[in-house]
Amino acid sequence: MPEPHPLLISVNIAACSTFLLLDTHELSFIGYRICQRMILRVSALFVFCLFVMPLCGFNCSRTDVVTLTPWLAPVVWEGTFNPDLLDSIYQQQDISVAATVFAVGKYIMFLKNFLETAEEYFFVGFKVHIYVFTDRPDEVPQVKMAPGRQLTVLPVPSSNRWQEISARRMELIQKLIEERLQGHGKYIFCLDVDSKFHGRWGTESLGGLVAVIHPGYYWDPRSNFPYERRPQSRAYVAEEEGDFYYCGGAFGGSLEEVLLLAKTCRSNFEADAKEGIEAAWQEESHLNRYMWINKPSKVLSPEYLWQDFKSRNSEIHIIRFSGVVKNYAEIRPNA
Ligand code: UD2
Repeated sequence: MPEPHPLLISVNIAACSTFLLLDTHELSFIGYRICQRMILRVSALFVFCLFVMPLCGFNCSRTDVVTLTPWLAPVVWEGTFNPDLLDSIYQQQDISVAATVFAVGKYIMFLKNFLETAEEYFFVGFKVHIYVFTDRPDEVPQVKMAPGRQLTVLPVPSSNRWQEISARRMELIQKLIEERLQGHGKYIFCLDVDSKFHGRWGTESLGGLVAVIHPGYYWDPRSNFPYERRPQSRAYVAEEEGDFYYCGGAFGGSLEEVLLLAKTCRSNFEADAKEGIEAAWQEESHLNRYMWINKPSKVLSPEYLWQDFKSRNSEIHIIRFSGVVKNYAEIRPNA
C-alpha cells in the first residue's frame, strides 16, 4: 500500500474549502461575478495558507533551513510536520517498527540509557521490536517496556577490532531482515548504542529509504565531507559528487529498502576487504556512496543524531537523539 502523504490531504481539503466558499456566493451580474470569484479565490487561498495548511501538518514556517532536497524528498525539522496528524494516519495502518542496536564488548554500558530513553521517546504508542546484538547477553539490562513493545537479544561473537564490529553490522542487519523480519512489520531503523533519546522520534521519520544528516558536517562545503576518496574503493565518492554527508549511526526505512542497502554495503565492503581496502569510515562510507546513487526518500535533520559534545546551534529547535560523550581509548577493544 503506498505511503499516505499529508500534503495530499492538505490539497484535498483546500480544494473542498475553495468550492464551498464559491458556492455560497452566487452573484447576478456576469462581469461582477468574475471579479467576485477572483476575490473569493484569493480569500480561499489565504484561508488555506493561514489556517488549513498548518492544521494539516504542512507548515511553511521554517525558512532558515533546507526542507526539501533537489530530488524532492522532505528534510524533516521541528516545525515542518504535524505529529498528531501523522500518528493518526499510521495508527490506522497498524504499523510496527523494528530497531537494531549493537552493544559489543564494553559498549554494553550504553544500552540501559538507550533502552530507557527509547521507551520515553521512540515511536511511543506504536508496536516496536528492538533487536540487541551483543557478545554479553547476560549483561543486557532489564528495562520495563510498554505493551506492544518488545526486545530480543541476539548473540554475536566478540571482536578485537572496533572497525570490524561497526562494519559487520550490515551483514547482521541483512540476515535479521531475511531470516526473521520478512512479513513481520514494515519499517526498521538501525541505531548506534552510544546514544540517548531526548525528544520525540516518531512517524514523521518513516519513509522508503531514510538517512540522517551528520551533525558534524551540515554547515560544511561538500569538499570537506569525509567521503572515501580513493577510486579503488567501492565506497568512492568523487569530488564533484555527493549530496549531504549522512551518519552511519542512524538510518532506516522500509524492510525492502534497508535490506537492499545492507546487502549492497556488505558486498561492497567485503569485495574491498578482499583487495585489502578499508573505507575511511567503514560502513558509513559505503552508506554514503549508496545514498548518493540511491537517493533517500526522506532525509532527517541533525535533530535525529546530534552529538552531546557539540553546543546546540540556533536552527536546532529540538534534539531528539544524540551521541553521548565517550572515551574511545577506554571503551574500544583497539583504540
Ligand atoms: C561513527 C558513526 C558510526 C560508525 C563509525 C564508523 C555516527 C554518530 N557514528 O561513530 O555509526 O559509522 O563512525 O565506523 O554516525 N560498537 C560496539 N562495540 C565496539 C565498537 C562499536 O558495539 O567496541 C557498535 C556500537 O553500536 C557503536 C557503533 O558500533 O554505537 C559505532 O561505533 P562507534 O560509536 O565507536 O563509532 P563512532 O563514534 O566513531
